[in-house]
Amino acid sequence: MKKQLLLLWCLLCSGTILAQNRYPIIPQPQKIIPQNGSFELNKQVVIVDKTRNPQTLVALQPLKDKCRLAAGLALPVVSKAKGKKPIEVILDAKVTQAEGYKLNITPQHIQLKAKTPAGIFYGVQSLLQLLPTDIEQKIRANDTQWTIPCGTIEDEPRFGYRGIMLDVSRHFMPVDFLKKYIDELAALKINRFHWHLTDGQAFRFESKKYPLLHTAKSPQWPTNEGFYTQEQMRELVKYAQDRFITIIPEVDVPGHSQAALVAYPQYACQDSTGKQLLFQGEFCPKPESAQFIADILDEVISIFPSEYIHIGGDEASKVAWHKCPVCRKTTQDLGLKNVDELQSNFIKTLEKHLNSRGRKMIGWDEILEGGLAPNATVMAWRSLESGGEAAKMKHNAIMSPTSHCYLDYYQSEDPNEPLAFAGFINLPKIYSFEPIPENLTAEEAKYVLGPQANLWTEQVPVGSHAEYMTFPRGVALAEVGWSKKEDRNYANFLDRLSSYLTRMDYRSVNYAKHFFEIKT
Ligand code: TNX
Repeated sequence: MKKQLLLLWCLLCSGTILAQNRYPIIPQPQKIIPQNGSFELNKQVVIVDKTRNPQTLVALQPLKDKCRLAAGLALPVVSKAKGKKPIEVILDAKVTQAEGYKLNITPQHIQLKAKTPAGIFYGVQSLLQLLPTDIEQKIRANDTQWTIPCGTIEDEPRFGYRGIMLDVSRHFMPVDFLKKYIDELAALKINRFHWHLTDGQAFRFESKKYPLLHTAKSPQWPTNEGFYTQEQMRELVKYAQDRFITIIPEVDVPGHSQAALVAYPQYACQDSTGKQLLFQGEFCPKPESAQFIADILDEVISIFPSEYIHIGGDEASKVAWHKCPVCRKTTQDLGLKNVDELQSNFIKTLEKHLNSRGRKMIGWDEILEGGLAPNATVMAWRSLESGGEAAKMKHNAIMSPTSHCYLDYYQSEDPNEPLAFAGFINLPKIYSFEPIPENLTAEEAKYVLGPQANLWTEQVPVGSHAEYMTFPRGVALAEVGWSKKEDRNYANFLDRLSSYLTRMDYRSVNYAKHFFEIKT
């Protein structure tokens, strides 16, 4: 059986079974009009930049870098073609969407139009995927003909939010790995990297004001070392920005906070005798805790320009709150009905703080319980319906339900599959994800910002394993977020994926190779 699968794999790779798709772009563009012939990239080619925008050069950088490395071509950026073969780059307000682009490829020239530099960046990503896979080689591929098939592409994303979350608390991931990971997301036109910086196991954000946060050891996880300096985080923000990715930082409170409370136990609940009540490591929802967290959020804001800041809000065990006299008094004083409202009140205070700083709050779907904070965006994880509920209340929702979007779940039934957290989500399953719940009206559906896949790392000790869990399922998620629903076709996706995997091979990405065992 294994041998047959291997054979099938080899045949797929060599393109013997499937006719070669001349436009193997992932995510599938909205519209491709094929034409015969090709544009040859050679020493005659120059980039004519008509945009007068410094960000254009940033957007073009991947094309320039890869062409220099793999093809030995400099692609100089000039203002006029002067008889050379041009790749013309234009900013055009008529392109309808901020992230949209148009490519027109003829044997004589290429024209790339977009409304913004982000669109140019996405046009560049598509162009790179139209070049032979050798363009991803880190060394000169001397015998390759650098041709790009002629045609017209008009493209724009279905959703403005296309995210991947990585948990770096359960296992620390070094900055160099994060850069490589961000490169992979950018190539897939994913535009949000949700960085889960804190959890029970470790607080990875360097706080200048409360340095014990990132240095204190939790007795349960004494060896869980590592944090990011503020300088490193700023550097990563810039790195992501240059790839048109916004980093959304998460400081997970009031639950999942064991590490922070080991460092600053005064913000945990206490019983009437003064004994600490730390069930699963949750903050005591009292004003002093809110102030402490607000101070941390101010530091977070000073590093991350993202309009959205994620405050977690998931899975707080409220057992301690029932037993804590301060919680009981706060509940009474504020006329709250129960501990859900107590948490909701706490989250609302944090939202007010973020809003006063000009930022918006995201929380996991538990923030719906006890009353949703007035401007909150809900990240739906327990069910798609919870996101739908938020949308019906005219709140933004990001859809990352455990049914389809959990990259820490098993992806194959191979008995040798490394230990995963739980569950089972294979490639066709994530590919079939539809982020808009059926029961929403068109008006309500507008509140669905887009999909996100989450990689929790309890069972993911190192970066190469994170790659294994993320790809190719993250490739499928990218297409869910970008391509039109009616254009999604799993067999066609697999066809384009075979070329994409070769590209990831050249980029030394340790993606999982099980997907070919899966029937549609
Ligand atoms: C639930 S999803 C969690 C995480 C775990 C994950 C494992 C969410 C908001 N909370 O703390 O790591 O399940 O799949």
